[in-house]
Amino acid sequence: MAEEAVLGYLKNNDEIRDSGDFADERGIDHNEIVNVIKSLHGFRYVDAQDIKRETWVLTDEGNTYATLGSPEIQLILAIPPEGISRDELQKKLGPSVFKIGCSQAAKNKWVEMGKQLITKKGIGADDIKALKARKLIVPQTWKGYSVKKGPNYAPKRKKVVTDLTRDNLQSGEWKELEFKEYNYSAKGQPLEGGNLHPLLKVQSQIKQIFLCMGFEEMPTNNYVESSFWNFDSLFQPQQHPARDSHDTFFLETPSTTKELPEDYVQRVKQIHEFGGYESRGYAYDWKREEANKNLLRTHTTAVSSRMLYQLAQKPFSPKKYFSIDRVFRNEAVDRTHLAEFHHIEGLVCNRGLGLRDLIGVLYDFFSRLGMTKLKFKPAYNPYTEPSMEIFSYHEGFKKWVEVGNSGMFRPEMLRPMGLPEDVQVIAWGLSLERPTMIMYGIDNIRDLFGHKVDLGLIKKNSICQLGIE
Ligand code: FB9
Repeated sequence: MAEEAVLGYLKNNDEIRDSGDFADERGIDHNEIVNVIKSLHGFRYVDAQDIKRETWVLTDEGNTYATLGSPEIQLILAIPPEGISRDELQKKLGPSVFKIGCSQAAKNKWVEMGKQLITKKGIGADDIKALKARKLIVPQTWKGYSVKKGPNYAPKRKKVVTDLTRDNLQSGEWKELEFKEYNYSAKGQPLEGGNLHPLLKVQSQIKQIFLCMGFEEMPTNNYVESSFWNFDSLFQPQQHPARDSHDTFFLETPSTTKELPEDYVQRVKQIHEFGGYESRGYAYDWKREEANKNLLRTHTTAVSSRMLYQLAQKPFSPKKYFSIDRVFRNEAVDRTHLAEFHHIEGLVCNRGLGLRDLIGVLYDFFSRLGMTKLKFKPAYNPYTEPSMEIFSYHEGFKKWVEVGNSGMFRPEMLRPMGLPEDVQVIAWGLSLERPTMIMYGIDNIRDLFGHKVDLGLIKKNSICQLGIE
């Protein structure tokens, strides 16, 4: 109806001067007329120009007074010609209307406030300023349109179609049709495909870095590990605090490992109890049942140990291995720590390697992550000597950030495996969550990993490109 009214009117008239008047004259809601004008303007049927008018509208309080009269008016009307006492007038009007009415009527000089008697005078012109100051009226901008025929004007809107079809071509109907203009800025349909988790994206890029450096991936598909491979084979003594259940998840079922290479186990027992290879050992009673305990691996170094043992069972050839997978620690969880997270580990096994080679491979690896300014701090690990913490200068944070740990596996670890005397292993490790959180600007690990992750983050996160591969 509104559309027919607008198009019909313009058939015989040049212009609708004021959409507000046009709507009122026809008893049509102005908003309906405005919506039709906007749509017809979009299709160039009409050419609409904005009109703006400043008007005043009553506030709620203003509306109350419009119904009952303002307090001053109520007061005036309540004063008889002979006047009235204050008390009677207050009783008649109530305290609030009496108070406001007196103050306004006196300000407008409508009444003479005798000691006892109040009489009325003539009322002056209405004062918009006073009403606005009392917040009884507020300004309002009325928006409407003046409307003329547009280049595509037709007395009746043509049917808008999106496709030229065999049917409307054959029938010739296409000549009467309005084709919707292409909207080149329209976004494509969102693809409801799968989305890679930021951790997996960073894991994949770091894997590429290792592969480009000639490293082979270690098989990490066993979260359950024996204490033997996770600790004993690394020369970590059985009384070490990290082996306590406060730091490690031990399994109830199956609580013990089924099979270990017995000859190797004896050599490990020997090195813990009595030393060897110029080491004094730890001089304690090493217990097999302790080594048999199953646990959730606390680091991927357990896998490195298995791989190096296997390497030692055949004629030596140099190797470069890496692993990126989940590890588990029975530690207090907080904003940046969970009980499970990911370790990244790299190792190089060759004859005659030294600290210089470790530092060299660390520069190569971290520079591919975009970290070129490194420094190293002496540290301690039970299974490496010397050991170094790795720091990188973060340009964004303007400070040095600890980015990992490293060292040379001890002879007490390598020799019982059977690796030749001149073979050394340099290794390093870091976490996957830390770089991912920094690169994606996530400060709470629960937003990244775990059952509270916002799936929107998985879908919406930006593409994150590491440094040079
Ligand atoms: O990842 C760590 N920090 C880090 C790494 C990258 C990074 O990138 C940003 C874009 C710039 C930012 C920060 N760290 C190691 C250092 C600290 O965060 C540390 O407080 C937490 N560490 C974890 C401890 O896990 C229980 C990170 C994890 C870690 C520490 C040591 C190793 C592995 C992971 C190791 C090892 C190792 C040593 C010698 C031989 C073999 C393995």
